[in-house]
Amino acid sequence: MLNSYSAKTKVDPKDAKLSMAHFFVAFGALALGGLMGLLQTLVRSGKFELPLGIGYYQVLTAHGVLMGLVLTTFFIMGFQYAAVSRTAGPHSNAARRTGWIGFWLMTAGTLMSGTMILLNEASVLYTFYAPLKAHWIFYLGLTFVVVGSWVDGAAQIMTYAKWRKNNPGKPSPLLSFMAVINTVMWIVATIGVAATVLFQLLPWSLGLVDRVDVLVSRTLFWYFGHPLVYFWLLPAYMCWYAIIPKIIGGKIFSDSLARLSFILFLLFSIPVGFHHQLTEPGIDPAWKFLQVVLTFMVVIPSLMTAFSLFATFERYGRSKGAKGLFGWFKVLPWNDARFTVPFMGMASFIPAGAGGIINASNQMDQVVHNTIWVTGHFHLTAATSVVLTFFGISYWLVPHLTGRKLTKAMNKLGIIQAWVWFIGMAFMSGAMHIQGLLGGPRRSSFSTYGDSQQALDWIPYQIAQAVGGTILFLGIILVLIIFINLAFFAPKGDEEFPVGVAENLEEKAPMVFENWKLWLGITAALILFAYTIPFIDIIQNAPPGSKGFKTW
Ligand code: HEM
Ligand SMILES: [Cu+2]
Repeated sequence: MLNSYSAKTKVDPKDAKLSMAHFFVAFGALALGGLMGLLQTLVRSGKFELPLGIGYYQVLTAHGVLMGLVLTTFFIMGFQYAAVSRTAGPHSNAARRTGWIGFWLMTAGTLMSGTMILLNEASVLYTFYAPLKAHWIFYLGLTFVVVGSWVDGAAQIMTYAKWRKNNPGKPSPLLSFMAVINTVMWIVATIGVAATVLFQLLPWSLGLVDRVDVLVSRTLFWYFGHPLVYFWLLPAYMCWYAIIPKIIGGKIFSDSLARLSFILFLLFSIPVGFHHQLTEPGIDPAWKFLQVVLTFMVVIPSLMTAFSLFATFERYGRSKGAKGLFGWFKVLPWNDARFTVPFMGMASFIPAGAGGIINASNQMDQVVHNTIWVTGHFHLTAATSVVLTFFGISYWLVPHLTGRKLTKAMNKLGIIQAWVWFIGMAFMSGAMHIQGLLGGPRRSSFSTYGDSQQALDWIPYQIAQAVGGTILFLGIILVLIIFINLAFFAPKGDEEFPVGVAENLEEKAPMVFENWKLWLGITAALILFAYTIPFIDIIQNAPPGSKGFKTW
């Protein structure tokens, strides 16, 4: 009895190994990327110059790739792989082998692209827009990362499919369902980036073709680039919806509502890439308008999420006897890093989401487009909401996987870490937002633009960003200390992998949620509706294409 219980509540040790392999790469990327971030803020403040002929855009490319692509993808794949193993049962040997192949493909690709960035052959920033032209090995490395992530994701899908086969007519475990939705969204989205890399950028960088169609490439990139941010966010939602309720001792507000909101994210994350191209010529404004309307549809699942999370908190608080409108707030377990750290991520999502509504609105976007406001925005969404939630997850997941305990000291350090991050980000992101409103550009090394007054007015905000960046770098050191402690040094023991239970156990999620033909069909229909005509238009009216440029 005891054995079968522990088999069900612990991630299989063989699966734990693969998850941990992902986390080592992710936290390695965080260490290097954090150093780059610090250097960027120092350079932009005008008080520091990079030594040894290292270029600003080389550092910025490394930071964007390491933080935006490597840290996130590896952490997410490691977390989802463990979550499926925990809730749908250990992966089969075949699935595990598939997972390892995916992991090594992604790692090899990361090393290839990373080497080219270090050799200054690929300072094209993490969005690698044509006509900036990198070494072909950089693009081949990216291909390996994307294909590797498909193989890695296939392992999760195999185990989910096995569970469904063994449990006909039953809704799958919530966390497995959510992981599979995110993986499926990722696969559909990465088809766009794979297409531009394989058919445009690789042949062009190899010299097989001379010119590249810039608008086609950017459109394929943003077909992927927007769902990319939801790929980062949904694992955080998995924690907020399905794990936090267990940590605080409450219940999931509604299992069906959680599933429905994930399905809505799948439907509305992809056919909206034009909202990143609002200022781009060559796309009919009517189609931009349509995609902006579809963009605002994600408000629905976002508010559903906010509603259910706060319902969980309030109902838990009231069950503890809390009175008054906000009495429940006080009884939440604020001394538990597993709750407090992701909660700070959640709280940051309120201003972060408001900023996103501004960015997606055509008229307001004209003011902030390509200013450092945008950088301020995604350091609140990705680099605070998502990343703090990932830190909070790792505080119990890493010891769970390594057979150790989250000690009181590390728990406390985790909460301190989150505050350091929060304060550093308030400085850095706050100053970025204001400087952006004053017209300060993003992706720009230090310049006073011939001592123009407007550019000189930006300097105090650049200095505030350097102060924030320094505090954030301290936060990086703290989280690395905790990670290494939990991976290698914390006392042996059993740390729980918390999985929430729904409030109403009678409520069985409708089986229509698992009807993949239906949801993939609607996803495909929405994508074809939003993209077919404008894409034909872009190709038919294409200019001659551009030769490559190496501006660094
Ligand atoms: C120590 C913490 C960090 C610092 C000091 C920092 C600083 C910066 C700065 C100053 C820039 C903008 C530079 C420019 O536009 O010229 C930047 C860009 C960026 N950061 Fe961070 N950052 C940090 C953490 C993170 C994290 C955790 C993530 C992601 C999860 C992240 C993702 C990005 C991305 C994607 C860019 C855009 C790069 C580009 O525009 O090409 N950063 N960061
Ligand atoms: Cu977007």
